[in-house]
Amino acid sequence: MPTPLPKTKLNETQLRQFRDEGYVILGRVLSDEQLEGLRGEEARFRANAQVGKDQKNQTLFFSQVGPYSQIVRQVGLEGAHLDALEQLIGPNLMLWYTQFVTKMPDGESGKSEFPWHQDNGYISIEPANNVTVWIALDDVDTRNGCVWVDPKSHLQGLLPHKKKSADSWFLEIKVAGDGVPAVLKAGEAVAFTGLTLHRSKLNHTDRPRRAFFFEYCDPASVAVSLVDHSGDPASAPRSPVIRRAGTWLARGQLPLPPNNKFEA
Ligand SMILES: O=C(O)CCC(=O)C(=O)O
Repeated sequence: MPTPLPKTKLNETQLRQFRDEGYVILGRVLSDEQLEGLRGEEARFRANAQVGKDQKNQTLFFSQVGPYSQIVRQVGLEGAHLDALEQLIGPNLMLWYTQFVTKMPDGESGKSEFPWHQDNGYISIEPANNVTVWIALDDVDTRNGCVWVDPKSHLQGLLPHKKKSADSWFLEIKVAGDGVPAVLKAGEAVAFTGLTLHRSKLNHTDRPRRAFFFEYCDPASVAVSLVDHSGDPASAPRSPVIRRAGTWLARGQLPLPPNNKFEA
């Protein structure tokens, strides 16, 4: 009989670290069964993406996979990390984004790096109450491309994210220092704010580095799509986060619309 995981409730020190530094290590959030389940799903999505594509040296992204995966929904809506998120965001929790990130062995190409960025630099959540829960599906460290966070960077607010060239998604953000590597065992997670600068370096090993992340926010938030726009939140398209495809209410309830004008 599988043992249920204890819920991850954050203590005062962890809450202070999240508030002051913009990130906190949550520890183990997946049961063995959930870890195997998510690894199986990563393999299924990777096989499906393989057709005619060279995946060598690449970082592979499988995004907004909730509708396609029962285990993603189960972990995202009932996982051990939800109590911690309630402490960080509040009683109403919207799961609004999901993504596998598989960093293939880099060899010498240097292509598998993901440079410094804020998650809100792509789709900005307003107000910026959103939290990313980045879960290692393999043991991760500095050799295979763990995620690094820049402590206190969230205090700078939303920074401009600029594409290096028209055909490159690489972004240029100047960061002083190296940041802190989130060294995690498979099934463990780090949580950070949508404004926390983070990155991952190359995978120097000969095995893929698999990870999965969820993003949550308060359901009353608005999503502003900065991708393929000038990056100026004032002119970018915006919509209530509850109207986006692939979003679920994980806990609590939605705020009532004015005059009970419920939309179909
Ligand atoms: O998993 C990684 O290597 C980083 C991915 C990431 O930060 C992102 O997709 O926003």
